[in-house]
Amino acid sequence: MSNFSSEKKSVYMCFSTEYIHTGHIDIIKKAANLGELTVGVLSDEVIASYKRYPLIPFSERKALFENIIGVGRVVEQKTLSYKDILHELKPDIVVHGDDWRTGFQKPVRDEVTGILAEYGGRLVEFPYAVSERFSEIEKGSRKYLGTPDIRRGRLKKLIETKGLVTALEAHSGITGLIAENTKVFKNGKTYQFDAMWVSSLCDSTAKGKPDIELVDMTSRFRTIDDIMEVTTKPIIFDGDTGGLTEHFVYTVKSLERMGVSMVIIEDKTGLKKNSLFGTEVTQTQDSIENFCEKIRAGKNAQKTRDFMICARIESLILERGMDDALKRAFAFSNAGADAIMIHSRKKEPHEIFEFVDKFRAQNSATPIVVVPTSFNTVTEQEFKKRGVNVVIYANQLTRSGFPAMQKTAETILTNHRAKEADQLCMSIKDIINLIPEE
Ligand code: SPV
Ligand code: MG
Repeated sequence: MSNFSSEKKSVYMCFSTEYIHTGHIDIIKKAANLGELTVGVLSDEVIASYKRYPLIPFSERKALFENIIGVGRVVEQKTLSYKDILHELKPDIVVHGDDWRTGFQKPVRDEVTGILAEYGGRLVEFPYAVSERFSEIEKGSRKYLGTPDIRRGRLKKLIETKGLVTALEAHSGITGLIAENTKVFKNGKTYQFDAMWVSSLCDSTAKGKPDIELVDMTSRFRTIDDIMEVTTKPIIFDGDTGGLTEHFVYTVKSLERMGVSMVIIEDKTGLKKNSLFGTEVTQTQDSIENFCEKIRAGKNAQKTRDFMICARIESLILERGMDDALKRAFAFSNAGADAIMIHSRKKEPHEIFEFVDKFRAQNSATPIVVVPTSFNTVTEQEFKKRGVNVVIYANQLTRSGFPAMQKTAETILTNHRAKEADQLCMSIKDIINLIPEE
């Protein structure tokens, strides 16, 4: 139980910041005046999911606070919710800026006041320090996150820290912005996508072309550039078959230089067709030897340690069996593949689960990537529990955007005017606001 009559009260405050400005110093001083101050520092994983990937890791952010006068001790807060830490520390007072009274932090605040009421703790709020200078610093950090060297390595780090990362398809600047900025606040938690997938299917479809490696690399790079210009999240590039090994090495160098984090190449040769056709069209699988050679050549071509080459196995799609899929997975990871993608077009996830179980029995380290377009009932949590590390939502923006546009076009044609279509449309003001000002 808290004891208000004791000499020195215990005070708790939590921070997500990576830099200390005068606003922070000011509130720390005020909190320290109330009693013995414990500062909670949010874990990297929490910051990545609710704000953006932290440029300064937890250990350094912790050290920052440990060296500030007035801070008694620093602890890690592993969730955006204060529930666990409040139950553990039972501080007499929680201090926070008054900015969390509205907006997405409100449920977090409501939970805090509820818990404090249970044991007789108190919430003290000070006016939130708003300054143009402070928001300029944050803007600068975001820009920095989008630079090639900083962006490239983040996928690997996210896989390490979060265990499972999610990627949403993007094929243009605007779809990149949706993948970058869409957030959902639910029960005091924040959810957002970790990365973007530049799909060959959606990139080709946006250009009105079939998904047969017809859209050339220069044009695919142009799409990446459009997305990169307006976003900061890591990019996973659908490299199709990777083409000839002699060409693939140049693709690797270009992608790496641009700041792409991972290229996924599939073990097929000749005229590639989209995998979701399965055996309805003729598709040729590459030999294990050739594909291993392509992976090795790609790994030799890259210059940094953080660029990843993922080998995608088409055995289940082509109905060549589980043994063939596993044999390839082990061979490809031995050849240097940084990750394995297993694909299936079955509605039921059994063969994916069987593959993951059998692969994980012998290899616990190599990340596994899945694209659950067909087996879409499986939740991210379930995938994570089974040992999957990357879930790619490969085509949903294209598949939902296209029918909406088609309906609008039909509505205008039917009515010979645009009035009836207006209710299907975002307002001009909203569409303008969608694009952030520089
Ligand atoms: C893509 O998105 O282009 C892919 C994934 O390669 S799939 O369409 O499922 O084959
Ligand atoms: Mg593709």
